[in-house]
Amino acid sequence: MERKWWHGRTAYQIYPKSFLDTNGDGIGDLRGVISKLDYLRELGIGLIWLSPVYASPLADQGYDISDYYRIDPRFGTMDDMDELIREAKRRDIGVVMDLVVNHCSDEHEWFRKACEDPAGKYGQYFYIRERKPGEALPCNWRSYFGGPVWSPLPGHDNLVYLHLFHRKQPDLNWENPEVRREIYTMINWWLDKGLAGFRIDAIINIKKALPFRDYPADRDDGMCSVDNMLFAARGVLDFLDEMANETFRKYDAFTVGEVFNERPEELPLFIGDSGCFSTMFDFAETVLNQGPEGWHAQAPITPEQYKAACFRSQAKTRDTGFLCNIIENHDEPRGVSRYLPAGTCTGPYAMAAKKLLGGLNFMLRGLPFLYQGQEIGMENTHCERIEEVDDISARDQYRVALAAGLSAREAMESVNRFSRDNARTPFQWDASANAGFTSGTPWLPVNPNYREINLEAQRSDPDSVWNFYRALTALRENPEYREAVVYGETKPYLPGQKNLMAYFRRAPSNVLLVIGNFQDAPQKVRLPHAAKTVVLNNLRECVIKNGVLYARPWQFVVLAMK
Ligand code: TEU
Ligand code: CA
Repeated sequence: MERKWWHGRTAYQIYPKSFLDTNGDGIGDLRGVISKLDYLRELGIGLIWLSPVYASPLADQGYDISDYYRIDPRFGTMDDMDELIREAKRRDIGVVMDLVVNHCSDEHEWFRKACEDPAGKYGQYFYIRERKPGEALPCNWRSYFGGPVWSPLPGHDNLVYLHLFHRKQPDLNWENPEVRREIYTMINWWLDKGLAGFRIDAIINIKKALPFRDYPADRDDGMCSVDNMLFAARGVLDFLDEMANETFRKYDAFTVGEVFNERPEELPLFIGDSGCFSTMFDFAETVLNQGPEGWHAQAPITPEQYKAACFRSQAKTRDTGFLCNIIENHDEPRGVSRYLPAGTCTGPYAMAAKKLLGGLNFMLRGLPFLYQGQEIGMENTHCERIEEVDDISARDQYRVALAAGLSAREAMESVNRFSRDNARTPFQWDASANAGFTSGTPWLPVNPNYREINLEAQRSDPDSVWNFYRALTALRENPEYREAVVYGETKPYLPGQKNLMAYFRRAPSNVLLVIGNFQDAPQKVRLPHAAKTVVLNNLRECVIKNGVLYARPWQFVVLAMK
């Protein structure tokens, strides 16, 4: 495998709207990000991905772009963006923007012109079909945010347009070479500014299985998941390879794809040495226990399931490339509230367990990608009523749960478990009003636990979650262990031992053994042979006697082996 400039870094996702507000309007902004670059460097971050800051009506929090060449005034100005790129580079931090090109906003000029003249040039930028009143829609797919993927084209009773996501997010017609050219021009315009690269949104969806047709319904609403279409579609890699040639490859840009459903044989084409992306996220853990019924039917994830999913991903990428390892992002619940058994975060082992989860994930082969707040162990938030929820996906899932016969209370329970708001509450900087996020009213309420969980409190505490993450990022840069931490082969150790997640990271120079006791009870772990040193430990002590590690509840250690 070819070595790349970004392999040894630690990446960090910023959700700008919730990071830091500097002008008191309750919305995080680019000046907030600029002011925290030193903080990110201190944390050991070498790459940041910004969720969208382009001009947008924010129907889906910026994933609905109305102008790809402008910064939304709520986030700042283009000068702020240029300054951010420049200042980050000075600190050896690459800036990655979100590339949202499966769809744009219905307020984008292209869509407005398509509505004015559906038969003209811009009508071809979207998927517009005829539908006479009373006729069936062109197909029965259910949009990701609920309801049919077809909505009436404004101003035209006999026409409908396709939107796999919200109706304010019309899908762009990638079959049209003119659309592709517009997108490539835009990408290069940004790369010319000195951007390190892109995180590429919902990219698998750009290839539609045509002609449109129905698939078997999977809920009482008579519709089916878009997954059916994704499974049937062929040829997405032709588009992606063309895009890479026209843009990324010319700049040696870093790209990370949001790829959910690749076929096994496609992996090298996505992230191999000559793949169309540098890397993609590992969603194997994220999608555990998901089904067509929706959130309300999703069972909690067990440590055994978590471990097995991680090991499958490690095995499949062994000779191919790097995945990005995550425990959460802006679309998912907080990792500590999801992968740790219920009650752990409020129990006596919360600190140790949070570090264990972070450590087990961070030490896997691949690019560790932290999400803002993860480094201080931020947790899910709680809403009493659906009116308090902002996330459009959660609001839809609430309706789905009610339609399936759940009570309002039960429906709220599933919303609280999975709402995307969980990860979107403001960053908890300190114990002052609004967690130091804003001097105004935050756009989304701060998690009330900010008085206990905040960065300022953790800085001064050597045993904090934050200082543990700092030790993890430092280990990745430690000349002695770097080779094993970054490139070492992953080999599961005692994979059959329940609630133990352990693996070797083997490099020619040295071998590390990562061990996590994924439970509330102690556990004995027989070591393969003697350890040289304890490189990292989430507790004060590490008891090894006669070749056995007496792991305390939730103990996590990294051992350098002889
Ligand atoms: O998410 C896209 C995406 O594919 C998932 O939300 C997916 O719909 C779901 O998990 C199916 O398993 C991206 C962004 O991350 C998200 O915030 C946006 O809302 C979405 O695209 C639309 O742009
Ligand atoms: Ca602001």
